[in-house]
Amino acid sequence: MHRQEKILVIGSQGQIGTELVERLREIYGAENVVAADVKEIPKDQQSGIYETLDILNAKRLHEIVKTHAIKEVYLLAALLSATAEKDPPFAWDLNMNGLFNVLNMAKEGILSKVYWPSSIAVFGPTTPKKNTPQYTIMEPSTVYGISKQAGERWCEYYVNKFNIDVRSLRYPGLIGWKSAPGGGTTDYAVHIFHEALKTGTYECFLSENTALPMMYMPDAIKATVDIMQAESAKIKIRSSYNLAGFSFSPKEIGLEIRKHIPDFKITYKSDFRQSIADSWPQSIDDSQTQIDWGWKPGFGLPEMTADMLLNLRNQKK
Ligand code: NAD
Ligand code: AKB
Repeated sequence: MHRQEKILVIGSQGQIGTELVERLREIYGAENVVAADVKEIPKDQQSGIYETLDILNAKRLHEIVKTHAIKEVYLLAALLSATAEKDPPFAWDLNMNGLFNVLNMAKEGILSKVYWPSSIAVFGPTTPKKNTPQYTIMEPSTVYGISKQAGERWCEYYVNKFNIDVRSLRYPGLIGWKSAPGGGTTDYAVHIFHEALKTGTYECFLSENTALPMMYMPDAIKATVDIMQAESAKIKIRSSYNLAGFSFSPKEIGLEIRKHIPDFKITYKSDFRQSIADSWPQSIDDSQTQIDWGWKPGFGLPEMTADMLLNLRNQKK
């Protein structure tokens, strides 16, 4: 399918961006999807149209949008939960002002559609932990969660006040084999697969019964494409939609991996990420997402585990 409206993916070199750019290029054609990131990539290593961009540089963002006649932006650049705790002022600056730079271009009528991801980190220790509803107590205790909650409020505000089209999902922890995670609390659920295949052991930085909501990357990419392709009238929530895949603890994923690697051993040594995980929900109710635009995940824990191991083994050959 070809179309005139061009897409810009900001934060394209990260865990989600790597896979999202690939999928968007398959759907809309490589010539219609510009990848951008703060990382410099030598020309001979670029796989499609690429621009170096610091999202905090609004002038450069305008230049890129103008040069490529961009109409749609996916803003993925952010500091995630663990990295953000190491530099709260910078995390706040990047996560909020990056968003404002994009929202303001939509407000000026230059962009027609924006995607910005939120996270289960918008919830906090006072939120109901099981089947966390769409609307509930939200008192995040991390700088990342505070920035995501504020971002949700600003997205909704811009939609209501300036009649722009912004769409958002509250991703759970994402697991994929094509790209490395970028500094979150759920990163263990990716590292565990690499270590299981490399050494047969993994020391987890969360305790054995810390259950968290997670999702396999193909489902996250599908949800992202689906919400952006849905008719505008169907997108009734303009802060961000709850999105659920499945939930597991380190012990449960360890047992699942052992079905494929019987000698696999997991040990536990909690660090500062434990208190972040303890403040988040264990499972998410995404019934509103299912009702409004027909979301349904394809992968559960067993299917994800089998697919991760298969692809990582093939990748190493
Ligand atoms: P990531 O850390 O893997 O990737 C972020 C990318 O942004 C990196 O390539 C980085 O170089 C780039 N970047 C950083 N600063 C930049 C700047 N100033 N200008 C331009 N690019 C910059 O993150 P991710 O996991 O791909 O997450 C993408 C988005 O999805 C984030 O908003 C994150 O909060 C959200 N999210 C991710 C998860 C997850 O499990 N991966 C879960 C919930 C929400
Ligand atoms: C993180 O752990 O910070 C992310 C997220 C759930 O937002 N994976």
